[in-house]
Formats: sequence, structure tokens, C-alpha cells
Amino acid sequence: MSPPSLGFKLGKTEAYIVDLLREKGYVHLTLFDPEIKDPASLARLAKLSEEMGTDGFMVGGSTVYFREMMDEAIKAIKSVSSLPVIIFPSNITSVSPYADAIFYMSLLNSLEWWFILGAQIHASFLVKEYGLEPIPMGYVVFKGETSVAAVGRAFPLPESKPAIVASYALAAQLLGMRLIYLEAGSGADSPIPPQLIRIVRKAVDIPIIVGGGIRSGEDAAEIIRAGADIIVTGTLVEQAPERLAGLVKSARMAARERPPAITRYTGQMT
Ligand code: 1GP
Repeated sequence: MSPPSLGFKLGKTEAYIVDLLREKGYVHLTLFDPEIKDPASLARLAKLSEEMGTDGFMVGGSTVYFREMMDEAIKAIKSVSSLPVIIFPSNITSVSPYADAIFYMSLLNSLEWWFILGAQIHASFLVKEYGLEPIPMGYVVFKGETSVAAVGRAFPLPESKPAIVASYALAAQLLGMRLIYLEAGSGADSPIPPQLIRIVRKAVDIPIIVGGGIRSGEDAAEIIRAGADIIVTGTLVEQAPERLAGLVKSARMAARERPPAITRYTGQMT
């Protein structure tokens, strides 16, 4: 069956992600926080991550307050890799002209208008001026003891209430967002539980991104089997980059064993 027409043309980075989802059933993104590693280390880790099978990079951090840090980090990654670099913004200071794309995201469970819509309004003309490809995304945060929850004034969603979480994800889809990101927070003790991902999978047909606390191949495989399309790891590459190859391999095998998860772009039903 041919994929349904979307009624609009995807940008280059989003089309690359969708093509990978069609071809191999999942995508792995490596997150770099410019506050944690200097540009030279980032370049080294980016090269290594590409060799180990990552599909692209996200750059951002909850407490990156200086645009220059974003610029230098993105330039360093781009100097060694041609994989796409996507801004993972925490505020308007994250908007750098050197990236390929930006997750144009709304922190749906923030208690503050600024993180839901305010920063997006303030950054809109900047994104246009820089020619960044916006990828509209809903973002929900779990677990209180993380930087993202504190900085984003998030009211963390309860992992034990999947129906509530699914209603946030479905609202994101109905509002026209093309991705939903379930975030445990960088450095979280454990990843988002698979049973929660399964319920969200049933509710939406946009791709699901899962990140935070994913450290092992088994974590990654479980998350993929539960229905995630895109997995993000950050801390693993900062602390034990040699383990990335194994994680990517497990994710690839898990994706091969399951039916294609997304329906919106592939036209296949879960
Ligand atoms: C955080 O989901 C990402 O925004 C990655 O988390 O650093 O725990 O891999 P980790």
C-alpha cells in the first residue's frame, strides 16, 4: 500500500527520519549537551557515534543559557559528520543558525505559558530568518528530580496513569504536532516504562520519541518493542561511548522483529 498523502512536503531532515522509519523501523538520535562537553570532545564523540550507527544528533540542554555554546557545539559536530543536527531547545537562546532543523516543541505539561507557547512565539521569526527546518513536536516530562522538570516548570506526569499520558499525546497529534516525545529526563534512574509506551502507541499514529535513562541494549529493545519509533540517548555517549554500538544493534534487532509501528507515514496499521 502506498503511503497516504500528507498534503504538505516534509523538510529534508524530517523526510530523512521518515525514510529511516520506513526502511528499518526505528531511528536512534544522540543528544549532546554543550554544557557537559567542550567542542573538541563533542567532535570526537560525534564521529564515534556515527561509526557506531547513530542516525543523527540533537543538541541542547536545560541550562544552556548562551547561544555561543550552541553555535560552537553544532559547528564541531558538523565538522566531522554529515548526519543531521537538530536543535533540542530549552529556550530562545538555543536557536542557532548552524543546525539543520529544530524540534519546534511545546512542553505540554509545563505550568508556565512560556514553555508551552511563549518561547515559540518569541523565536518564530528567528527560526524563519535562519532557515531552520521546524519539526513540530509535543513534549511531555516525567519524574520531578530532573533539570528539565525544574527548568521547564513541569508538573511531572504520573507513569502509573497511562490513560492521562495518552490523552496528552493524542492532544499533540490532534493539534497537528508531528512527533510526541516522552521524556524521563537526562540522567534519569530508569527509562519510561514499556507499558506506558504501549498505551500511547495505541492512542496515536504519529512517531513516538522516547528518551531519558536509556543505558543498555535491553532498555532500548524493550522500548522499541513497546512501540517507540525514535530513541534518544545522551548520558550513555558522554560516559561510556563504547557501549553505543551494542545498544544500536539491540534496537535494530528489536525493530526488525516487530511490525512497523507508525501508521501516519507508512500507511500500515499497528
Ligand atoms: C534527555 O532524553 C534525553 O533529554 C536523553 O537522556 O541523557 O538520560 O540519555 P539521557
